[in-house]
Amino acid sequence: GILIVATKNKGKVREFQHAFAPLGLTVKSMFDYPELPDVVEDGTTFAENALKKSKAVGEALGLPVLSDDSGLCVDALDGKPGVYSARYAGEGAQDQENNLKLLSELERMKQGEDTGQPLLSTARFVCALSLYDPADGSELTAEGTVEGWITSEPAGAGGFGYDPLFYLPEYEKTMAELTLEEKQKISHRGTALRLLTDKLAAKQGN
Ligand code: ITT
Ligand code: NA
Repeated sequence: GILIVATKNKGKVREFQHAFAPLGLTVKSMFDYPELPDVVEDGTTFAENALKKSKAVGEALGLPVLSDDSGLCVDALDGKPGVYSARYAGEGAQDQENNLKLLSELERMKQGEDTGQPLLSTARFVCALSLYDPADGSELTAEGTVEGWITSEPAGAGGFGYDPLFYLPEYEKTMAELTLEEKQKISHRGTALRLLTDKLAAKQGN
């Protein structure tokens, strides 16, 4: 079977393909439906934006659609960039530009003081998943988080987005230094996916 995911983020597509392949599902993304308009993500929460995406695409295609709204919440920045994570350095910003913006904001906070310490602030990734079914207008949701630190010393070539800056003390590695498999086990997205799969199984069991 196929599973449609309302995303244009190649890093997310790779992680969903990896998660659903063992279930015999092929992932289709918005790259397979170029005719669909972009969804305006003007919600104030990850969950709100996730529903906007799954519902708009689900209604347009007349098929169940999964969506993911996610981001990075940095404690020293009062939870920013949060729902603005994808466009922190401006509309259409590249991952690298967002990462530089994050480090410069955190450096600015420290006002030139040099602690000689690469770990700048505690932070967490958040992922809200929404599975919308236009047949009955129902939605299944799940949320996952993972705690870590923002490091001034980027490392790793795996993952995407802020992963090279997200340090996990218990692994002594950044998220970008983990394999896809390792990331899935601990990530906000992996956790949310396992919750959603459980909820779906429970619903189908009824
Ligand atoms: P879609 O809306 O098309 O799915 P997007 O990239 O715009 O793609 P979001 O609006 O959910 O997605 O923004 C999420 C941003 O948060 C994303 O661009 C990354 O910068 C960051 N992010 C989310 N999950 C991440 C992860 O697993 N690792 C690193 N950064 C992540
Ligand atoms: Na987005």
